Amino acid sequence: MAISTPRGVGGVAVVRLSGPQAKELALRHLSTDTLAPRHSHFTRFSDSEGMIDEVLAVWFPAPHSYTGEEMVEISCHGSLYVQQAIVQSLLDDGARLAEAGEFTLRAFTNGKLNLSQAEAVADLIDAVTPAQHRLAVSQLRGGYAQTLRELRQQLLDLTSLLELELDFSQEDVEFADRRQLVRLVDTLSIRINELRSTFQQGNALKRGIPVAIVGRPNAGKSSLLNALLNDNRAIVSPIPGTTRDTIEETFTADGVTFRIIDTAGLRRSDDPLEAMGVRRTLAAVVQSDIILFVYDITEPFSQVLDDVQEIQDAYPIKGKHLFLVANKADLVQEIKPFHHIAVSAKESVGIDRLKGMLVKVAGQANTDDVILTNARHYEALGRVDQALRQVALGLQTSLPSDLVAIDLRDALYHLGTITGEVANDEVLTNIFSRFCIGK
Ligand SMILES: Nc1nc2c(ncn2[C@@H]2O[C@H](COP(=O)(O)OP(=O)(O)OP(=O)(O)O)[C@@H](O)[C@H]2O)c(=O)[nH]1
Ligand SMILES: [Mg+2]
Repeated sequence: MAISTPRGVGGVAVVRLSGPQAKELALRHLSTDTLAPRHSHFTRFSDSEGMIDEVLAVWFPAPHSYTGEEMVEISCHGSLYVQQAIVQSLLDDGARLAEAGEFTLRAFTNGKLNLSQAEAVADLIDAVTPAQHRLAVSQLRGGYAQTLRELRQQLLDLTSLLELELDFSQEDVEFADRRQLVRLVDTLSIRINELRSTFQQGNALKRGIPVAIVGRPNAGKSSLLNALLNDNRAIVSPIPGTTRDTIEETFTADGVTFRIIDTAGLRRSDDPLEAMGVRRTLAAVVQSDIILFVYDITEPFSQVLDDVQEIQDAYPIKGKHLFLVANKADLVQEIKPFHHIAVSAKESVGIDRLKGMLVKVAGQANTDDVILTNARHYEALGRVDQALRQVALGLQTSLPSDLVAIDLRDALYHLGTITGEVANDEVLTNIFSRFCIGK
């Protein structure tokens, strides 16, 4: 049993009961004698002292409930007193408080959800932006689980081919053409690596697309960060070298979340502290998909071009989007056409246009495909791939079939950890502790 609505006072609160005695326990307190399956009953909830509240009670007979068990949901008024009084009277009757994620864990144990779907429920609850929501819904619907099932089937086919060979090994027959098996393994490896390569994209959508701000000291990098966040997050000052460490924040534009990183910028120095800042700048650039190079519009443009050249030589930015942002546009009378993106970070001019450009670039990522967003799955697929490599090696070096089969089963095992066909307690605890109580 648990209160499934957020902690605190609200219009209504929902108390959930799950388990074989759920209905009987609820009926002891309700002023109705029967509950019809999946019907909402307007009734009263009482304890030995008298009525606590008027409630709506719904009985979900097993297995047609969220957890797959007998369940009753009681919606009461959201007063803290009422919530606590209902919970207390059920506790007195022998109900127990649910652990975090226990309802979803039971749904998984009872086969209502597979593990990747249960994780999607947690993601769905956490989703703030449309992109996060879309990813979670797609995982919950199981488009991704379908891909995994196909992979699993192919691995199983491979195993049976190999085991066929094993059965007849005394007779020295090779049933499965080993070259064909190697080809199959290769195809599988490619598919797995395709899936793994979507992880960075998926992660970006989930955590925000990383954008690094670089540029000379005093160009206005921190001011631009503040303007994008519409908040005085970073210290701004006329002293060059104000920002020493990287500063990371997120903002959302048009439903897309960006993770913006202000950096110490580009400067070479013997000062060990500054050198550290520069290394962090490099790390920020490496992990970012989009680089905003900020320059002072009053600087000679040839100088800007030299700096850009230098960045292209010194930083691994191939394949990334590089935006040249002319800042301090308020200081000039006329903006020359080669300043494609002119802003005034200080006066917050041109910021919306810049955001629009960021959204446009981010929109090029296709979110309809199956995308990997979960670090645990990413790692498990890595292990599947490793095992497959062993299989391929074994096949090529004429390793006996039974030994190759061991590696294949290893691959199957790791694939199974994603959807939960095989799961150990540690993994389960880890996953379900992400949930809050009442889910
Ligand atoms: N006129 C004008 N001044 C600006 C603008 N943006 C920033 N400044 C000024 O430029 C100076 C440096 O700004 P910062 O945002 O600290 O620059 P930075 O690139 O982060 O500098 P470092 O952290 O030292 O590398 C400050 O005095 C700001 O007020 C702008 O759009 N217009
Ligand atoms: Mg700064």
